Amino acid sequence: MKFETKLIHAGQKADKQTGSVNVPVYQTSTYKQDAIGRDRGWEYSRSGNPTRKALEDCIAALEGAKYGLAFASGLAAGTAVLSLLKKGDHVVAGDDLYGGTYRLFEKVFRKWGLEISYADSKDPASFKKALRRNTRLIWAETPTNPLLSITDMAALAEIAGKAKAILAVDNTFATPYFQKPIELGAQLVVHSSTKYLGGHSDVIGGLLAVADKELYEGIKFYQNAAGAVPGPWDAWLTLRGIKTLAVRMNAHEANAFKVATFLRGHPEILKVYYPGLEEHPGHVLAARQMTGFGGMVSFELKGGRKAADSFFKKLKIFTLAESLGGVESLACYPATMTHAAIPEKERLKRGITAGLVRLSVGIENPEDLIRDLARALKA
Ligand code: P1T
Repeated sequence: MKFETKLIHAGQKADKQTGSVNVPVYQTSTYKQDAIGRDRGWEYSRSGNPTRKALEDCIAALEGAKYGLAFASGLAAGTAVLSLLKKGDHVVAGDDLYGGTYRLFEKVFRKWGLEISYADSKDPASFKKALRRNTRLIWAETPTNPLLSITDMAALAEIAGKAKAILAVDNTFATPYFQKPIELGAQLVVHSSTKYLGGHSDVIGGLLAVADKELYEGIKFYQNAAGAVPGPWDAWLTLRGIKTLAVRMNAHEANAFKVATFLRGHPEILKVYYPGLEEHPGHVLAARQMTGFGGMVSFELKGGRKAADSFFKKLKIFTLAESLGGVESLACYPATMTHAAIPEKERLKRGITAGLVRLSVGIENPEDLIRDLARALKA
């Protein structure tokens, strides 16, 4: 089955009882058992629910993984990955990453005794250098949030393999339509399905695709034991969103190219971050490990915070908001929004400056989007 067909059919057979083409929303917490110890495959919806299972099978198929698992949010999915570790284990993470993931590492897991250090997302040698005797997990986002850096997944897989560490890749920005980390050697793929997979800014969710049975069993145990599962409606909405992923990603990318090309020549702008542009330092690598460059574009305003305030005030179509990946265009100010959990010194070191703006380019008419940006950029 080709990818576009999997989007619509993987995990989603017509309902056996009624023929319903869509997987029903199994709005139930529990299931009738026929006798002690004899259920029909379902016993309690924290442990398993058929609507959620359809979504889990779907993400596994899309990522080319053996197993899928669904969670209540992207961060709940990340927490499930970290549940594989124990006190004293070490994680190396790419230094450009979602502020909430940084917060999870620093404010939740560090105090439970995990060691965490950061490597340059753009440089596999920096990950290698950061390895310790107790490194159990390498964590990378690519493209990164918010600076759209590209991490060489095949190189990290080799480093992780030699160190006997797990490689987890957060594939939220690219989605399996544009890149498949497991094919490049990752064992785990993490998603905030709140974003492109859901696609309509109407549901919070997280997904994991897992290559290996032992890892799957560990995380599946945690999923049931800790219980941060999505309800059946959220699973259903995510499945519905996924059906149109290919057409949406093509449209997001086409618009992002136009927006990035417009921004790159603008006199108010210092720097544009879009891996599709030839001058982007990760362009060649992105072209090699991805089949498209995605819909996220960041840029740095020359005028810093003051210019940013004026820019956001004048926008009419782009909405100032957290999140990304929905059909509508959003604009975000990482320093005080998505990456506020990172201390200012760390933020600046990583390139998240007072002039940085992140755009989630939607699928509206690109002329409207560019007109909106042009107006808002007028000094
Ligand atoms: O918000 P949640 O569904 O829990 O997902 C967390 C998360 C994980 N990974 C990446 C790459 C993310 O971008 C996110 C969430 N990000 C935003 C809300 C944002 O605006 O960047």
